Amino acid sequence: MGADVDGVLDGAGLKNAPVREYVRHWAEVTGAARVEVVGAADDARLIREALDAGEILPAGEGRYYARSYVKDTARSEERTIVATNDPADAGVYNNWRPAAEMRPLLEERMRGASAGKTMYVVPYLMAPPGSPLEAYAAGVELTDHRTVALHMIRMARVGVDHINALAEPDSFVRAVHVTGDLPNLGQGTPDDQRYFVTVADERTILHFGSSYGGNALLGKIAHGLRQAAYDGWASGEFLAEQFMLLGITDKKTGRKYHVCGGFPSASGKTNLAMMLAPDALGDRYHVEFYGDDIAWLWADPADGRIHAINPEFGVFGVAKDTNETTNPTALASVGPGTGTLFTNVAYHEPTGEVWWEGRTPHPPADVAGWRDWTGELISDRPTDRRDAPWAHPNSRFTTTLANVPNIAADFENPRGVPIDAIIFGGRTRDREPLIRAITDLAEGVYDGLTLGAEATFAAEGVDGQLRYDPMSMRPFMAYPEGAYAAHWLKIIGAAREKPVFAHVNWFQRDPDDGRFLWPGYRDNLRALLWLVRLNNGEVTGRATPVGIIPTADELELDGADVDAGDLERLLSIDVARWRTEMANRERHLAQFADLPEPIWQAHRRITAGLADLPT
Ligand code: OXD
Ligand code: MN
Repeated sequence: MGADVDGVLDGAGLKNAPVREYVRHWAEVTGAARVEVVGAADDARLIREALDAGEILPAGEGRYYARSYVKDTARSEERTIVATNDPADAGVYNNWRPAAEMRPLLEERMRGASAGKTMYVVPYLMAPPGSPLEAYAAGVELTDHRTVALHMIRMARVGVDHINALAEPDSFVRAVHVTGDLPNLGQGTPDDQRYFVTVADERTILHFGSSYGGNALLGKIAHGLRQAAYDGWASGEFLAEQFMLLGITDKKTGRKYHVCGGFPSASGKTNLAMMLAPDALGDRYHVEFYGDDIAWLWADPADGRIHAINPEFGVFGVAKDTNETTNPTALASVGPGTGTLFTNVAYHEPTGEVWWEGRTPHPPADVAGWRDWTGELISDRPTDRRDAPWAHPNSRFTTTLANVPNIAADFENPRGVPIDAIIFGGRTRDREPLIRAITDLAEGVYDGLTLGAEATFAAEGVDGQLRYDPMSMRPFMAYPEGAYAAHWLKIIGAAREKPVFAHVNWFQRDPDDGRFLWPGYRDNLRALLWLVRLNNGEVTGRATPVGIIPTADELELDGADVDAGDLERLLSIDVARWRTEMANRERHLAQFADLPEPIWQAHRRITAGLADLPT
């Protein structure tokens, strides 16, 4: 590289010696023409530069729009690998490979691949400063893509102070992102050149061949989930999960409850996280947002409870179907002046307006000036593409947490918040009731391990069979599933006052006409309120082998539009379907080596309980 790296690092006040060494090494390998250190204060300048370079376009006051390369619009699970130096770290889902094989391979891919480009040095922290987990939260992303740096400023706390102040200067995650020559990487072909590797026991992330957020914002999924899950296990200290986190305040009693939980994709996790109380209950309850995608959980010795933080600083949300009904909070958080970056939505060139499927029931009637996510003018589309979506189904908005109108006042509290309930929710048309509470730890962990959602298309799965997604962590699993289950039992088991578990399902349908039985969205709060009441001993529900289910009169239904017949179905279990499901679960769990005996006991106990019930 031509420029003087040390001079640049000195100028930016970057003092951490191992970080400086790391930057020098990768500047050399990637052949970047320039190095630049980025902090949050650089945002306005970087935005101007990106606008001037045409990398982003204006999308109304203080909002911006970018398109990614057409074959680079989503995470690639097949190309994502967890590598370590110990073959015993191989699990069913982590795509394990030896570190000694992957490191040189990635160095080779990255060699000279940033020639002519700037390498942005992005020091970041994935935790509120002062958190007991701060030692696992610092990282330095090196990226050759300016828009990635802009996203990182929204999604993480970014600046040199986070790494200059490290108690152990070497304790940062090395996170290298090289975009590569996107049109020539053979995405999705047998000659795919992309590699997204977390060398977990070396705390090094090497991602080559994408600028899409899920592959390129390394603080988020690669560090915040895969690396952190591995660190949490290796240290024995914490869990890192793909969980949303929210708070519910009962204004009458002044008590506040915190709920976190995992949902496979397309099961409404962001909408739930950003939910408001239904109008009829708004005088009494206030719902606050903490996070929509990641939570780190640990047992706090001071109060004996499980605490959680959202390690992120922003939201990288799916735009599709976000509207005034499904998620008004999200719309407000991407409004004028928020600095939001939109990616791969549709764009109206004359005004900078954006649109996505589900934003309004129909696309704008006057198509003049509208371009789809690929940049094609809608008016120029040939007949065979006339009905194609305007926005990519995985189009996104990126905004900071502080822009979310109901962000919790204490979202930056380094101690996190005490967790009252951990919920899992799939998307199941029958069998799963609205909510079933689980008070036994092993049964709760078992429920998370058997989480899944119905295959979306008939071709993807056998009718009614789930695509299992343990704890919604299938794409992010960093170490073997048996050890993962044991680690869950250990961390939650260490709490003196344990959270209650629950399984929720907003997606039951009428077997005759297929309509949804439950109104969903804001009304989902009603199920969570029942859960906290159960935990407080204010209601008792009805015991079943799969958990405690509310009785119809225990649910607060004031102002809800649910008829009595639907409610009965929502609060019942289909024993025959459950028995079939237990056989599927047995096959699913049998894949995992060394699954702790308490998990198998939970499985057998529930199976036996179902066998005893009349159908
Ligand atoms: C995901 C995301 O891909 O949160 O799960 O972006
Ligand atoms: Mn996610």
